Order: sequence, then C-alpha cells, then structure tokens
Amino acid sequence: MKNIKAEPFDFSFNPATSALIIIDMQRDFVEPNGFGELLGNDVALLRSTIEPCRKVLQAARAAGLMVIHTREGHRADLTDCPPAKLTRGGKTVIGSAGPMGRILVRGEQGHDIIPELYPIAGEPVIDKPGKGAFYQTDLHLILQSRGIKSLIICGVTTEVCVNTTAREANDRGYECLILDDCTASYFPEFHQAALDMIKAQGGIVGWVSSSAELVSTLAK
Ligand code: TIU
Repeated sequence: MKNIKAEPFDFSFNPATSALIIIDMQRDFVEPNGFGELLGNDVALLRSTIEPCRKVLQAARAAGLMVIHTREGHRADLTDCPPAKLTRGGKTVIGSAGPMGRILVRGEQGHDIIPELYPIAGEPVIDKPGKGAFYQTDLHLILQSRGIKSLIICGVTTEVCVNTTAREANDRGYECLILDDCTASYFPEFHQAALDMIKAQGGIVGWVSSSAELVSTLAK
C-alpha cells in the first residue's frame, strides 16, 4: 500500500489495483483553434496541466499502474449526439468544420489526444459521448476486469468532465484522488470550487493532492 498526503486526509492506495485516468487531454480543449477556444475560452489556462500530467504519466507507467485515456466526441453522423448538446455553444456547434477538422468528431485532428500525452500500446482509450467517462462506455467493465479499486484522475476541465467522472466513479465504489495541478478549468474560480466540492464533508466525492506528491509517493 502507498500513502499519499492529500486533502481532506491521506489517501491510501495499492498500485496494483489503481489506475491513472487522464480525461480529455484532446487538441480540441487544450490547443488554439479547437472547440474550447472557439467557445471563447483561453486555452493557456488549461495548458499549465500538460507538464504535470506528463510527469505523472511517466511515473505511473514506471510504477506499472494501469493507464487509461478518455476522449469526448461523437460519431461522424452525430447519431450519438443528443440534440440538446448540438444546440448549445453559440456558433461553435459540435460537428461543424473548424481549423482542426469537425469539432468533437471522432477521427478528426482536434478530437485526438495531444502529442505530449499520447497513449502507448496497452493503454485503453475510452471514447465517450458525454461529459462523464462512465456514461455509455465500457470503462466500468474494463476497470472491474482488472480489479481496479482506486482512480487517480487528471485532465480537463475540472468542473465539467473531471468532476462528472469523479462523481460517477464515486457512486460506483471507486476511491478517487484528483491531482490539483493536473486539472484545470477555463474559469479558475470554477477549478477551485470543483476541487473544494470533491474534498468537502470529509471527502464526499474523493481526495485532492498534487503531481509532486504522487510522483514522490510512487518513487518511494
Ligand atoms: N472535457 C470537458 O470538460 N468537456 C467540456 O466541454 N468542457 C468544458 O469546460 N467546456
């Protein structure tokens, strides 16, 4: 067992039954000209997560943790995109043409994971149609098949896909540790509030720690 300094109290996990899950570090959210920027957001706020995520990914691979990546996106014909999701976002409509291909459509450049954090062989990539990584995916089946009990969560954005996934995971019985500097929001105040909500009430949704704590704990 490993013990990591976290809030609201130390988080204990067995690396053999833990997975690192990196949420939606896709070009559409993190790079200029993607969905996030076209929605009017400053992607620089998210790019601060790349280097800490890279270090955590490297440490997790070295420690033999299961690593899972997710991508938000839809089928090319958008048959898996709820109409309600298609009508929001102003001019930036999912499926419309952007500089990195059709927005949030599978197979397009913008939909893919950024090169800095690109998956390697043996790391499942979960394509999800929603904000939560469990909704209409085989993530739970994959985690159960490997006997995974704890999730270390990184990625973007804190209050949208990270928070939704942590809540879905918590309700399914997984213990979740979110790494503060490996997650970010286009709204810094939402980032802080989202983490506060996770760790409040004695860890009602999970625990919060940092990339440095995780890297040093895995190296011990
Ligand atoms: N991955 C994820 O969080 N999807 C979003 O749409 N996030 C926004 O903050 N827009």
